[in-house]
Amino acid sequence: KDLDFGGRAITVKSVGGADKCIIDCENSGRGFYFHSGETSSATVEGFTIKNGFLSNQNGGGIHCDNGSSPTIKNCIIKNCKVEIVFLPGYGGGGIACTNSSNAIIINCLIIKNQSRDYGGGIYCSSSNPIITNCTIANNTVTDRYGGGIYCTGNCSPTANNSIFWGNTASSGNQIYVVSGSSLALRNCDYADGFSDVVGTVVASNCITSDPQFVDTAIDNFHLKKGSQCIEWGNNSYISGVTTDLDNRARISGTKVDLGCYEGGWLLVPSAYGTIQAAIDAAVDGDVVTVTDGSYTGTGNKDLDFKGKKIWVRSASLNPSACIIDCENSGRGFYFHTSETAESIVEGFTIQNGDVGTGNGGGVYCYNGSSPTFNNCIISSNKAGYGGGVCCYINSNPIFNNCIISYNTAVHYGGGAYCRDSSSPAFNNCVISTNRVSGSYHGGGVYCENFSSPTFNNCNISDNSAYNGYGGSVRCYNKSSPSFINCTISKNTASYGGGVACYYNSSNPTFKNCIIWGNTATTSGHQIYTYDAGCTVTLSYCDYADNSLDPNNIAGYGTVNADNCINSDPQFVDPTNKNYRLKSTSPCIDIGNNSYIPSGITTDLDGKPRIYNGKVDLGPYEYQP
Ligand SMILES: [Ca+2]
Ligand SMILES: [Ca+2]
Repeated sequence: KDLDFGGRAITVKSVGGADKCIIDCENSGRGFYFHSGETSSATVEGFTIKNGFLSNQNGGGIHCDNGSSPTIKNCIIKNCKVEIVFLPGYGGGGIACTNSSNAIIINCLIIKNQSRDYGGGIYCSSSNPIITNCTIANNTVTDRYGGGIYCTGNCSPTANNSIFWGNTASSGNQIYVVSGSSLALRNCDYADGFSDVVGTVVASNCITSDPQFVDTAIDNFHLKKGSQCIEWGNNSYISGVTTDLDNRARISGTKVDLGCYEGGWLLVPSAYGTIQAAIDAAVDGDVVTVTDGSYTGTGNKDLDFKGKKIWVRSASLNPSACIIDCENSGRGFYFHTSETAESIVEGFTIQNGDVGTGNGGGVYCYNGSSPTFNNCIISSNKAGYGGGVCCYINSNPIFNNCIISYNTAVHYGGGAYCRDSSSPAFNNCVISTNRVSGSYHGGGVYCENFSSPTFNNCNISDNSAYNGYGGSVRCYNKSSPSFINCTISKNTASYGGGVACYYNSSNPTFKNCIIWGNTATTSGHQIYTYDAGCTVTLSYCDYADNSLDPNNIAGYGTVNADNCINSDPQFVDPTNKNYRLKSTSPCIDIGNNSYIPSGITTDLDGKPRIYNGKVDLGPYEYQP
């Protein structure tokens, strides 16, 4: 807190955005104090600043003073306060701009801040900030003026594409402009009642209707579907701004929406009875948000995005709290309309799907459909091919932080089946305890016909192809998956308890991986290569080799290893599926940092991917 740029033209930015990176001032001090003439090149981006508190000063969350004009972007400023013990004259519960400080404030949510005298949300004194796509709501001035914004000192600030709503004061609930100053409102939504606006406001293309926030009690200031704020903005005010406060596309539809969030929220079940009904009513950029609970029956399974670029999410984003239960008939999601990564499913459990001998018991991506799944549990589903997930014909979905477990395939791919140039990405996923029945293949994952998925920071363990090939993974016909920082352990098969490669140049690569403790009842406990065309490459790995058991590596292909070790990785408790490393593990600090893909910053536990300077092998970084 009390962070001071000291005049530097630098960007201070969070990795994960304002929802995940919080500066809590604990009711003493503020987030940022700019007072050294900073320019717009000094940028604060992606923080929540809360519980700021100051007495007899301006700016409870941020203060820009003395000709300091930073850029404040994609921030949440809430529950900050300035208190006056003696004389009046201070303001800006959220942000204060004083003495020629012309801050640029973009995509910010400024809510529930408080000042005794002036400007519950924003205080402008002899300063002309430009406020664009901000939501300034439910701020309070207890004694005096300007609950949303207060302008004084012959200033003329501008607000574009912004919302002033639900603020309170003794006069000028939303806006109070002192004589000599003026506030320009361009494409804004503001309450314009007698007690809402005082002073000179120059409004153009503005509306004055309830923005329909989703739920202000829990600080959810997204817009409900139907809000007039949607598609009301002017795109020219946000040139160069590509994302909103949720880090989603800033412009969906044809125009930017007002406030800090893009898209209308469709609430299930309060406004739409089923998840599919909400999807059907949504347009690109919208958000279907599903109240936590268990959903069954028609309209809550076999869900079809129909090509829409929408975000279907649980209210809590906690997959254990929001369950799509297919009740052993049908599947969770069927993507077949060329969806892209902008079609997103987040925070659900998808369970008890059953499609008989068909494809994809939990999720089926077909014919060039490549959506994104974040933080989902795909569990206890059944199919012929791909008990949990099937990706078929040029379908490359992305799975981030997902658990794919306890799924069953009658034929191929207990956890996932990737066929015909389908190469999904699995980042920070657990693919565990899946199986294929009978004499079939790929207990965890089956890759067939030019399908080369990527696995980063994944635990692929305890899967079974009991009488077939590839307990964790089988690669067939020019399928060459990439594994980085994965653990493959305690899988079982007849051939290739861990990995089986079969037919025609299937060449998987393993970097920073652990392949240990897998079992084959016939041949190749860890790795089995069926023919001479297959090459397995291991770099910076720990794997059980034939010096430990002559049946660990078997078959007719080639296994190349560089910079590998062959020692017990010392998992914490593999019996109970805990594959984290003991403090004495030889896998600690021996990985190659350069293999970590860009964008991967955390391990499978959500902790920093690199600790102590060097990455460990496997998905879990040892951190005492
Ligand atoms: Ca829009
Ligand atoms: Ca390390």
